[in-house]
Amino acid sequence: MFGLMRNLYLHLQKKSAPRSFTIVFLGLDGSGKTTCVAALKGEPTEEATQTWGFSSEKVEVAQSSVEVYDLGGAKSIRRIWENYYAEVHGIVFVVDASDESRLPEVKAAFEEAVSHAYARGKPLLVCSNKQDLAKAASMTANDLRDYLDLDSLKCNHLCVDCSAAGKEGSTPDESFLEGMAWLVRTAGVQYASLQARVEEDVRVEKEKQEKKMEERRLRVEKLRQERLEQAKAEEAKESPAEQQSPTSPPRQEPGSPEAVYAVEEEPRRRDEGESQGQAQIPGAIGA
Ligand SMILES: Nc1nc2c(ncn2[C@@H]2O[C@H](COP(=O)(O)OP(=O)(O)O)[C@@H](O)[C@H]2O)c(=O)[nH]1
Ligand SMILES: [Mg+2]
Repeated sequence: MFGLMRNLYLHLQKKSAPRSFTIVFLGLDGSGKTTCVAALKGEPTEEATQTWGFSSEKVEVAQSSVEVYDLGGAKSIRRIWENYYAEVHGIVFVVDASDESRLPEVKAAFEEAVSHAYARGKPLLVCSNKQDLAKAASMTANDLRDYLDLDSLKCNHLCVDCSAAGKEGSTPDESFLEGMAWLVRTAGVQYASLQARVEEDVRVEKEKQEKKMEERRLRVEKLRQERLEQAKAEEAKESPAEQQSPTSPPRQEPGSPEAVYAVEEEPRRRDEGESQGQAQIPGAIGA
């Protein structure tokens, strides 16, 4: 009975907790991701500068608080995308529909992204962007849906024609904003399962990262020890005076009265040696 009440309490508490969404913007460099984010923030869209790496913004979409990740799309940094999939409730993939020459690259990047274990099945908005340009006429949302074979994906998806920069370079396209509202509402409907997945995937990733860090720490420590021993060996080679002669007394067994004496005496001898420059080490040649 107590268990039932507790579950009900936790369920109600979860339901009343404010929901917040995380959405990632993907797409090749120059496709219009940063312009889309500026449009969401209600900022002038003609000022987008190239994104290196990652930036995040808090925006309001469909009366919900949304954190958007705007990732760099240049080929050399595209591999960072996968570091963010675990955390997100939805994905926006932006395509420069006016640049036919890069469509094969778009398709490869898209397929790699949506097939990733942490991204697969999450709600997806595809933007056929730059529709204000004449060259985009041959790649409308319908064409793009076919080209990327969206209907084969097992996720809720929507493909929209849009012009994030707006015709005048300032008014954001309504269809993009409507697409975003659809994405957040769709993620909202599946929120409980998406959030559970996010929490689990983030936990697994965190564990993996911690394990990697620990392994790296151990590797560095081992390397440090090896270098230290190497340096000691080289130092010993360079100052033969401190080496033991073949006539050195036999090695004392740990715990023997001689060994205990040696351990107790050692610091004093070192102090004396350092301060007076004349340490007398039994058995050392030329000491
Ligand atoms: N004509 C037109 N240009 C756009 C549109 N969206 C973005 N751009 C321009 O495309 C360039 C790259 O945009 P940006 O947002 O930086 O792309 P990102 O690299 O994907 O973030 C910029 O010069 C934008 O002004 C659009 O809808 N129409
Ligand atoms: Mg950018």
